[in-house]
Amino acid sequence: MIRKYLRAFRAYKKRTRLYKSISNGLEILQATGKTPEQAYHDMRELFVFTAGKSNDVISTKLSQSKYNNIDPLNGVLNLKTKQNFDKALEGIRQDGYFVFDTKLSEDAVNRIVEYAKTTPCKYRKIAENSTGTDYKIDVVNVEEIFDENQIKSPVYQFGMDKIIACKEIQKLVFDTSLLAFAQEYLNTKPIVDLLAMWWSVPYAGKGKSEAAQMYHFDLDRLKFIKFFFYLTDVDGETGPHCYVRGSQKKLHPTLQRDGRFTDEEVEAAFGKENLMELGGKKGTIMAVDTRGLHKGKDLTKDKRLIFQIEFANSMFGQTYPPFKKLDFDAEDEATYSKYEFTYSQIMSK
Ligand SMILES: O=C(O)CCC(=O)C(=O)O
Ligand SMILES: [Fe+2]
Repeated sequence: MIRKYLRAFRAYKKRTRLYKSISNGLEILQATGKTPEQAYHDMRELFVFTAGKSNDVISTKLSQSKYNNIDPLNGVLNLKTKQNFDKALEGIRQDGYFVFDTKLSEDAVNRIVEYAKTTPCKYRKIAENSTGTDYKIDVVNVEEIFDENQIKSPVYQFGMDKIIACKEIQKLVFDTSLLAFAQEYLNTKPIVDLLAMWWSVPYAGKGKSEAAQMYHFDLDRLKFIKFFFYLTDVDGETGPHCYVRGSQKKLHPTLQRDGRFTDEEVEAAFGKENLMELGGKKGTIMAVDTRGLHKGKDLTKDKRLIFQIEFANSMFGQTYPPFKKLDFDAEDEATYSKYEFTYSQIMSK
């Protein structure tokens, strides 16, 4: 009996300490624009300790007013009706992901692929003795054009400066259907905090952990949503995004830790029927809450190019290098100014 109370008391003290650290961290973020490293780690620790609940509690407190002038039906998501919008929203709320009916146009896909083929990217050098499960990231800082005949790594990623410089991608960054959807999901004005694009190629199962090809949850922010755009055809062999249906709701008791998880332990916890392999033709668009368990399946042939844009409810968390503002088209400049808060990470020149 006493032991039980002691345990509860210790847990209470731990929760209080971590909540306090995060709350201080939020104040420091507000004053300096940067989250203290410790507060970020405490956010992760508390997330695991509370099976995810802490992030929901803090996020509810952080919610601010929403934009009320966005047309959610006009834009790349091509939702057309309010019913479709609500269905998609309900989909991601329930399952943690939603694959939209529409696709990015073939022209747009081709232009981005062409850009990716001619723009230097960085690769992640995987230690020779990598077992696939250890987690040593070593991003080689040399930028080079991706050459599929000379593979050096399972993934080749583009820097944010390179990504935002692509005209076709700028249209996606400033697409207001994405903004409207993210705002509803996050229940607050969202911030575009991350752009990512990378090639994935077969690498004999090596470096899976480094390449996000083992199950994990993302936790760079308190609450976030990622839109994925497949830019190549993706099937079971060419690296589908894999998502554990419903796993965004709370951490499974057998997986209550931070790090990478094996397929076996994830299957034992959630059942095979909930392990979704999200293949799709090029142009496929999906919204994913990657606080749920997910991975990229390692490829056995060909290559995959994916573009991703993340909206977060706060900049609390990991510090990324800011991206530089370029000159955008008049329409994009207008969106940039109209929703300044959302694009605040896209810095002035
Ligand atoms: O490659 C994938 O599909 C997974 C990527 C991933 O882990 C992420 O974007 O957070
Ligand atoms: Fe991830």
